Amino acid sequence: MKSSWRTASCTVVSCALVAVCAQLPAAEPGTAPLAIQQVENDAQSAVVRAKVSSEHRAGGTEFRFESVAAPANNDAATKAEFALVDGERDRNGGSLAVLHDGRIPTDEDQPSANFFFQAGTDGGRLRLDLGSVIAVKQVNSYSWHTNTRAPQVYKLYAADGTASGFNAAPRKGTDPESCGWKLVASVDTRPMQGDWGGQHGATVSDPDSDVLGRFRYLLFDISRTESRDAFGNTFFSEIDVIDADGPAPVAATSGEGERIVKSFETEDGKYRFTIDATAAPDLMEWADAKLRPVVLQWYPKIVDMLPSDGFVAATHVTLRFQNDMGGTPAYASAGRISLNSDWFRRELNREARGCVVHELVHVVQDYGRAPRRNPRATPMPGWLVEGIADYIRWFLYEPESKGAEITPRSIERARYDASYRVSANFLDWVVNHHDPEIVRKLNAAAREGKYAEGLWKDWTGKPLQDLGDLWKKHHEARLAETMSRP
Ligand SMILES: [Ca+2]
Ligand SMILES: [Zn+2]
Repeated sequence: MKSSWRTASCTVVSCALVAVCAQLPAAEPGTAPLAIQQVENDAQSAVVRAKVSSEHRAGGTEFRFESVAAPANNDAATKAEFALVDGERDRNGGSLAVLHDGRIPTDEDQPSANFFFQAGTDGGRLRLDLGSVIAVKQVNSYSWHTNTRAPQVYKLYAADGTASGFNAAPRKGTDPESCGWKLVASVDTRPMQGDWGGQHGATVSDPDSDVLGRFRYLLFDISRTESRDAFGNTFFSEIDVIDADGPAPVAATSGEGERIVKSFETEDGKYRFTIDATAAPDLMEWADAKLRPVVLQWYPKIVDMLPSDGFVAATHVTLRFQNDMGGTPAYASAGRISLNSDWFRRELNREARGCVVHELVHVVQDYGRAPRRNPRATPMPGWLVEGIADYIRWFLYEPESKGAEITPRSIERARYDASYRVSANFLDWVVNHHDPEIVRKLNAAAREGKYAEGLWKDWTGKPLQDLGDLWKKHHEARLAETMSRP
């Protein structure tokens, strides 16, 4: 049986004169946080009075505390931009997105649901950009682990971004107070005695006012909790910023919880799509308004462009935002497309839609079926798989963006099989100069496992390498002509 749920430490812990905070002793197990004092910044600026309340529950499951509000899924951090200013993310954990996805881990050791710095390093700095100055009521942070990675040790700085010489990304070694930030609080939830493991929550607020301050930026200067081994970096589960003028908090969901999905279908009812924004609720609005029309129009188009005998494309496609994709923007497998939430947030008005069109092509290509049906299937070279997806994206979906042009800078390394947009450009050239049906034919051959290099010669009269050489010469001549124009 599990030992009963207990509160290991539940007190208002720290809040000190700035000078004292800045000299908090290097984190060592057992050191106690300081007593309550007021935080006063330099006499010129407004006084920031902050109180830090923190709690620790060894057997907690849903971050339910007495003095710290439960994590929310609609607070101001949900839509804030999180950036790593210094330090290295541990890739065994989730990306920064897990800190504000309104979801909390279901288990005490669930790396993918937490953000933590690289093992062996001493923390780092995170910045939140709230998008505009808001009246911040509270800043809440939550963490969960079995032992020394559970407590939180960080300094919280805030800024409205208007100070002259404001540095939005001060790295370690730069005192944020020297470049437009104010130290708001020092948080240290390490229990004075007993086990460190369990759920920790901390709240920074003003003891006398509903507003902690009017801020646009928050900087978390995070330290490891101990340095006796490599595993002193906290498993941060969620960071909430409560807007004094914001909506009433809605509790974050635990684990799978309720899924945030929207389904829609083409007018003829032939194709159905589901967008799953459970991992990134803030992206649903964009997906519904901006992505949905593109998907509805382009998926059927792509299916029509890439027919082959007896082939039926997936009739239900799921597009799902994920927070565990590292640096990969998106990938497709069968009828599922995975979208990297962090990448999409950055690219909403740039590459996001085009990237989905590219992935929709992969769903329609479905070349993985060939080896299952044809024991002697030949593989389609990767550069062509990606080249076709990028050809449809850059030359048919968004030709006006001219994203796959060969430029004086890219011509040097331009090879027909360089994949992605370079190969897309090659395909476009073959379409225009040799065989307007080449993409459809290549696709049909690949889908049946019958791709062979000899097909190029059968269809265009020229071997692939010759086509590649001619294509490159075409661009060299074109660029030479543009350069020589007055
Ligand atoms: Ca939240
Ligand atoms: Zn691709």
